[in-house]
Parts: sequence; C-alpha cells; structure tokens
Amino acid sequence: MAPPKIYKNFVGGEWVESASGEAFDNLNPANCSELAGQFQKSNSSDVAAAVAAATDAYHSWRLTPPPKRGEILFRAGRLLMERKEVFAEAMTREMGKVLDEARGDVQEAIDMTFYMAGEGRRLFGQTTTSELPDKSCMSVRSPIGVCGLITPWNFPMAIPAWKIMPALICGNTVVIKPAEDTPLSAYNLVKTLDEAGVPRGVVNFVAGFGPDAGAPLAEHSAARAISFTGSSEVGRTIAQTCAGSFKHLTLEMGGKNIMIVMEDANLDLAIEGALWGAFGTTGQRCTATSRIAVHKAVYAEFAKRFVERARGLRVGDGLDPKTQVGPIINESQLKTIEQYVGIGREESAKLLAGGERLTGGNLAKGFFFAPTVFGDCDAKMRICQEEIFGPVASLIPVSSFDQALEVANGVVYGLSSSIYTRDVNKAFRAMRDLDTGIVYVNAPTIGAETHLPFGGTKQTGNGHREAAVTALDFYSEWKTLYIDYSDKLQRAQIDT
Ligand code: UN1
Repeated sequence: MAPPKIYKNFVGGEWVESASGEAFDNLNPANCSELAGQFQKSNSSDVAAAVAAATDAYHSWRLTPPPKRGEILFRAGRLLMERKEVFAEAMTREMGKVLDEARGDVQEAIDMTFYMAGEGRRLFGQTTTSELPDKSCMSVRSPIGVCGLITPWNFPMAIPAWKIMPALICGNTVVIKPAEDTPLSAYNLVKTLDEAGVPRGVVNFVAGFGPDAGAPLAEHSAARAISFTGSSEVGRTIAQTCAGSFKHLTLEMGGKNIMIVMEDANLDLAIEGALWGAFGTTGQRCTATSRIAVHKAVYAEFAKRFVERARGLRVGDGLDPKTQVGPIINESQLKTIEQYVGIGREESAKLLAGGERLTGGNLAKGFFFAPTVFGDCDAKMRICQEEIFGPVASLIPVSSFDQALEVANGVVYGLSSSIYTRDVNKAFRAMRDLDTGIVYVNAPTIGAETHLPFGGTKQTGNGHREAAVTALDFYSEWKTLYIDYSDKLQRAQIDT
C-alpha cells in the first residue's frame, strides 16, 4: 500500500510543517485500516505564526474594496462547483456521511461562498437624519481584525465556509483550526481559496487537536474574535478564555431538537421526516431530530411504522450508493452512544429498535451503530434531555398540543424544532411559542439554508446567528459617523 499523503499547514501563503515535527492520522470511520491522510499536529508556536501572518495580511485586506474581495470569493465558488464530486468523496472517506449528503455539505459551502461574495456589493449600513442642522449621520461596517475559527467534524466543509466567507467579505483575516477528525475538507476549502486568489496570510490553516492548537488560538491576544461550533463543554471553556480579554465570541453548541406529531398530521410525511431528521448524517447533526413527541391518538401507529422503517435502514460505508446510514465518527463517540443506550434502558425507556453496535461483515472495520428507537419515554429522562449526537430517537407520547409545547421547551437547548400538523392555528402557535432559533412546519428539524439565520436560543449558543446577513453582525463592528458641515460647534441634545 502506498504511504499516506502528508498534508501541511497553510501559514502566510506557504505550506509548512508543524513546529512539533509530528503528524496525526485522519482515519476513515467506515474502514479504520484506511487513512484519509496525515495532518500536522500543530502546537502554540504554529498558531502564533499563523496569527502573526493573519495580522500582517490584515493591513491590506481590510483596505481591499469589498467588491474585489467578492470577486475572489466568486472565483472560489466556481472552483468549488468544479471540484464538488472530488471533495464530496474525500469528505465521505474522512467523515463517513453518505456520498449524497457529502455532496450537500460541499453545496452548502458553495452556497455560502456565493452568498457572501454578493455581499461584497452590499454590506449595507444606514444613513439617517441628524437632530441638528447641516449635519449628516451614517453607520458603516468595519472589520474586526484576525478571527480564530474552530470548526466541528460533522459539517467539515459547510461550517468552515459559514465562518470563513463572512469573515473575509467583511475584511477580516482568519486562522482556522478544524476538528482533528476532519481536517481534509477544511484543507480542500482553504486550498481552493488560495487558488482563487486570496492574498497570502488572509486565510491560514492549522491542523491539530483542541488542547494543543484550539486553546492557544482562543487564548491568543491578537485574535480579536473567535467563532466556535462544537460541544457545550468545550464552548464553556472557550467562553471563559475569551471573557478575560472581552474577545468577541460566537458559540454554536448542543441541541435536543424535537419533532411534534399532532393527531391531524399527515403520518406518511411525518414518518418520512422523522427518519431523515433522526438518522440522516447518522444523527450527527446539531439539528438532528432526537425527540419525537407524538399525540396519543396516533402514537401506536406512528411508533409501529417508524420502528419498522428504522429497522430497515441500510447501514454501511457512505461510498456505497445503497447505504442510507453511515458510520459514527470515532470510537469515543460510539462509546458515548452505547452509554446513552444503557442509560435509556436503566430509565426504563422501551428499546424498540437497534441499541447496539453493528459488526457483521465489513461493518467490523468501522464504527457502526444500529438506528435506535426508544418508545414510551418520559420527557424528563436523561435520553430526552441530553444531547447524544448519534442515531438515537426517543418517542414521547403526549395528550395535547399544550403538553407537546411544554415538553418541547423543557430542555436547556434551543436550536431547532418541528411540528407536523394540518391545523393552521396550531402551526402558527408553534412558530410563536417553540423556544428554538429555528422552527419547521411539516418538515424535520434539519435542513437549514444558507441565506437564513442559523443558531439557537438558551444554552445552544450565546445569542449570535451564523449564515445569512446576520453573520455579518458578528464579523464586523458598526462604526457610526457624524459629519458636521455647519462650521460651528453644535451640541447634541442641547442646541436643539
Ligand atoms: C449542524 O447540524 O451541525 O440545517 C449543521 C442543517 C444543515 C446544517 C446543520 N444545513 O441540518
């Protein structure tokens, strides 16, 4: 077998090795004997070099007209389109999601790239009147400086694009530290940006692990803003680090997303949606449907049909076109899922499907887990409260719409929710009263589009939204300008 390819870091426009002199393996979770490459095990001196390069590059990038920045992003978007198939296949090899979904992930990066490229000719501020004569007022967006981006493994190209593209169009420079499980997709994105003409030092890429490379990035005094997507545990540590210097921070963390199925729902549609929401991406989305509250009038039928379909899902290597559910990202995540299945059993939830690791045939080579359904759950059980991040759905019977809402809102997270109903009154009440950042009607909890705000309430985040025009609010600062052309001193609030 040919030796694995060794991928380098990208710092100041050069491909460089880590100061540590060490590399780590990027495993294929569907077949652990296969490597998707080796990446640099970066440390704080690599991060310092990358932040220094980004600081240097900031001086001219911030002055580059935004439509020119946009042109580079348009070129990058076109290159990503040409490379979509190759990048999707590489993503499935490093992360496991089925090829069709990997294509969707690359597409999401393309969409974000074009969306933010277009912002280069907008980046609108406000002009307004003054309370004083011969005076003009406006607000404009200013860049912040160097942004540190720490990204997760579950959307290994889309989420880096969610962060890099708005940062760049606003005139910031970036250092990205992707998840150690999926550096290749971020590498492919960064390489494409370089080839599209992003100037040296504007985008820097440092592979490695959280404690060695992520922490020094969050701690670095010259990184003026940090954007993190990942676990609540790591998010809390990053928030504490950033608090010391009041660094700007966006956090996108856990979810315990619910689908509500009312008695008047189109059950065929709801079952189809629940399967996609719970088991798409092997349940490894922050937006995954992990709780399904079903009205008692249709609970038995829904449970029976949903379980049958869940049992029939084909689990396997995401490169096989017949596969519907790919592997779990790594062994430690697999153990977490196994632990939660144990917790569900102890809590006397009824295990209706799955519940175990799959090791038959080729599945023994990777980290596979059967699509799992717990029935007759109580909303207060830990499996209904805590994020599992795997193919596990818990069915909660409810007797009314009001009870469904109470169950829905009775968790610490608030990312996404959904309701299946044909009653317009219930749909509108749900849209108003579900305490989540995203609400779907007659669709599952996954499937956000890039031109709408993405993020959650409560402990899902810290109040920011990614994507859409709202992302610009994080990656820029408002600067307010007052221009007095009266040729005399005019005192606001006094000389009116
Ligand atoms: C995530 O769940 O981590 O809405 C991101 C979705 C995708 C993005 C999910 N477009 O499901």
